[in-house]
Amino acid sequence: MDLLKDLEYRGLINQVTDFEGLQKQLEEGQLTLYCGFDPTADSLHIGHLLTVLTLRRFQLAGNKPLALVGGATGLIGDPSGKKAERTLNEKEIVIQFSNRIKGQLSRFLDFDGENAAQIVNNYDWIGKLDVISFLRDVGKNFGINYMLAKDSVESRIQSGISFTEFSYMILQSYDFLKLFEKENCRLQIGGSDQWGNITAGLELIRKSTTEEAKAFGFTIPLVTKSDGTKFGKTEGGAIWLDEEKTSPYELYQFFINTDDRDVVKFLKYFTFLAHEEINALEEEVRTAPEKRSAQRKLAEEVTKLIHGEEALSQAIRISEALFSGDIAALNATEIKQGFKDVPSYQCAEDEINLLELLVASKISSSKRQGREDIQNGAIYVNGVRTTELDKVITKEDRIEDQFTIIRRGKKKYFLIKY
Ligand code: 545
Repeated sequence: MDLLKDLEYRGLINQVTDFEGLQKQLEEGQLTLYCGFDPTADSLHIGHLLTVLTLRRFQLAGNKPLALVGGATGLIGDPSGKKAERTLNEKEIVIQFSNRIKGQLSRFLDFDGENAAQIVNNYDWIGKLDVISFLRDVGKNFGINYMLAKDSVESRIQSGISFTEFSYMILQSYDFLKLFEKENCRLQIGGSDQWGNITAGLELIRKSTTEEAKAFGFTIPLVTKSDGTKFGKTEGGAIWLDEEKTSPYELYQFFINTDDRDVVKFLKYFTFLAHEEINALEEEVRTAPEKRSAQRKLAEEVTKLIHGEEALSQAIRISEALFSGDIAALNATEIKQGFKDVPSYQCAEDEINLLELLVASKISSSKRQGREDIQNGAIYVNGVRTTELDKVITKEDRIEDQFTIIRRGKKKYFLIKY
């Protein structure tokens, strides 16, 4: 299927500088395109994923993607979409972040074949740019009025913007020009906040090249949710692609909890499922929403895409165990993921009386309450109801010698660590 048609179906097109022109370019053969990522954090999050996946869609359609890591621009700070001046990170930190972001980007692109992806770092050319050349050769192409009219600058005139951030668009424009010249890169994509920077780059290309230079800009919409809250944020913070920061189980749960009103949109955005399959799931949301088939498919596809098959089956096992209460089947790694946010208690004893443990770990508020809880059958040890008042928790009750899980009532879990 035609790439732009697919992107349109998926709702991935926000703005394009010249839709027909781009369509023609794509029909003529392989196109080189790029998208930039500034190393402002040690990991990408789920919001950035959409742009990475769009690069991948272009690649799957036969085009050559360049993923640019902003080793230089990360030292400056893009004002786009930011209400206030950024604090600068140390150079060592930016290098560290660059390496991690590079690793993450690589997971989603294909580095083999005739349209092999490439990772580039703008420090390689911006780092070499001296101030005289910058002002004479690059800066001369930018009118101050033009720059002041850009959203990213205009919105900051009142609150203030440094010369550093003000100049950012020139650097991103210079990247586009460089990649256009060196790699014949003719398209830059980005989120809707990048429109100003991308079009500034097109201006620079137009002014700096003699041939009938034809380059394009393309933006992807901002991901919104029907309840008006910000996409990709939970009480625990952002949903990161780094499994140390957001476990595969958390990621899986995040997508399982998608609202019926958003699930089809997210299937289109974040999965590579065929249109027919998405349409069939859309029908299921309409006719049998209680089954949550669309949510399940979405969570499966995204978890697999980011963390692989193995991590996905773990996430499913954890979810099922927590749902049924049969947690004895889980291994220690799965417990660590599934019980990351439940209260925990470090137990120093080899053996401890259950009642004492309930009180010491504050699972029950008093000895009397603890006794009642046990007798009422409200206490489960590793998923098994325990009504014995003098039950002693021994090494036998440890999962892989590391954890005992106590449940009180229907849903309250506590993790005992040794
Ligand atoms: C730098 C040099 C270029 C071209 C682009 C850039 C980066 C661009 C920018 N992009 C954002 C970003 O976020 C941090 C990611 C890593 C922690 O600031 N000036 O770097 C986001 N981008 C992806 C999407 C975006 C954008 O990486 O474009 O819209 C978010 O969805 O905010 O030559």
